[in-house]
Amino acid sequence: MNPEKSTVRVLITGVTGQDGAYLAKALLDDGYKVFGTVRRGGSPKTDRLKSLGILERVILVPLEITEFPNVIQVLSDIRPDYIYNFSAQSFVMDSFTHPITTTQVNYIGVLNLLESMKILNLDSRFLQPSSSEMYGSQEKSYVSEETRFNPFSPYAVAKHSAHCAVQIYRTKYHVKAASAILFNHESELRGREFVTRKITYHLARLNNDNIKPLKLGNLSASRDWGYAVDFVKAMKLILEDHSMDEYIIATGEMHSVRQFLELAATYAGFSPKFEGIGLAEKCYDQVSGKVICEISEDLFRPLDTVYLRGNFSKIQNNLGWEPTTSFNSMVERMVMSDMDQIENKVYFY
Ligand code: GDR
Repeated sequence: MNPEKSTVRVLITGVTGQDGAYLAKALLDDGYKVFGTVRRGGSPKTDRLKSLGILERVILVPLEITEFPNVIQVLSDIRPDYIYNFSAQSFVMDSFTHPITTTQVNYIGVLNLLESMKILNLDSRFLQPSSSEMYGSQEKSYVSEETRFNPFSPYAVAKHSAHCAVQIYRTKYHVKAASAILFNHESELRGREFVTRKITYHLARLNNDNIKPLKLGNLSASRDWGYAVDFVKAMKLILEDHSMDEYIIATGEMHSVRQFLELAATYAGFSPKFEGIGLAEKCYDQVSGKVICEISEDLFRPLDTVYLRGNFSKIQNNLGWEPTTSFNSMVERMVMSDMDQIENKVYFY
C-alpha cells in the first residue's frame, strides 16, 4: 500500500461487474481511493464486491451513463484522476435483439464521458475497454493493433464507434484517453450468460442434482481466453503509464468451446466423450452414461466471430505485461469455485 496513492481518486463505472470488481480490489490494495458507479434505481448487484471483501471500501455512486447531464454532474463532483469505463452491455448475443440499447450504452455512454471530460477541462486519464469483437473473424491468424477492424454485430459496431471516438478526443481535443482491446477474459466472477461460466456452473450442478443436460450453440467457435485478474492488471498498467495509447490484451492462444467443455468436464470429475456431428452432436460421461451437453440451434448467433487470437507483444514490450495464468489453471479455478458454491449452497453472481 502506497500512502501517496490515497490522494489519487479513481472512478470505475460499472464497478459491480467482473472487471470492475477485480480492478477495484487491485486499486484499493494499492492504496487508491475508489469510487464506483452503479445503475440508478433498484438495489445494486454487489455480490462480486462482497465476495472480494471490498464492498465497504468502494464509494458507490448512482449513475445512468446514457444521460449526459447525469454524467457531467458526477464527473464534476468527483473530479477523478483516473476513469475506467466498465459500464457496458457486454453480451454480444443480446445486441442482436437490443441493438439500440447496446448502442446507447456502449457508444453514447462513452461519448457522454469524453464530452464531459472535454467540457470540464478535466486532466483525468481515461481508459476505454474496447473489444476483440471489433476485428470480426480473421481466419486463424493473430491480430495486432494494426489489423483492420471488421465488426459484424451491433455490439462490435458500437464498441468500434467508441474506440474511434477515443482516438478523436485524444488527438483533436487532447483528452487523456487510452484504450485496451480486450480479448475474452473469464474468471470465477464471470456472468453466467457467457459460455465459459455457463459451462462451469452447469457442470457443478450436474454433479449434484439430476438436472437436464447443458444446451450450447456452436462448439467449434474458438476464442483467445485469458484470465480476468491478469487482464485487469494490464488495464491498471495502461493508465499508470503517462503515454495514452492503444493496447491489445490477449494470451495468443486459441481454444474452441468444445475444448473448454471437455477440460471443464474432466475437472468436474466426468469422463467426457463427444459423439455425433452438427446439431446431433452430444457430449456424455463415459462412466455413468449421463448426457452432459446437447446442441441447440437457437443458441447459434445470426453472425458469429469464429476465430480470434491476439498478439500482445506491444503491451509486453512497452509496459512489461504478459498473461501469467494458463488456460488449464483458469478452467480448473472456475470449475472448483462453482463446485464449492453449489456444495455450500452459496450462490453468488
Ligand atoms: P463473446 O463471449 O461473444 O466472445 O464476448 P461468449 O462467451 O458469449 O461467446 C463465446 C463463443 O461461444 C459460442 N457459444 C456460446 N456462447 C454463449 N454465450 N452461450 C452458449 O450457449 C454458447 N454456445 C456456443 C458463441 O457463439 C461465441 O462464439 C465476450 C464478451 O465478454 C464481450 O463483452 C467481449 O467484448 C468479448 O468477449 C471479447
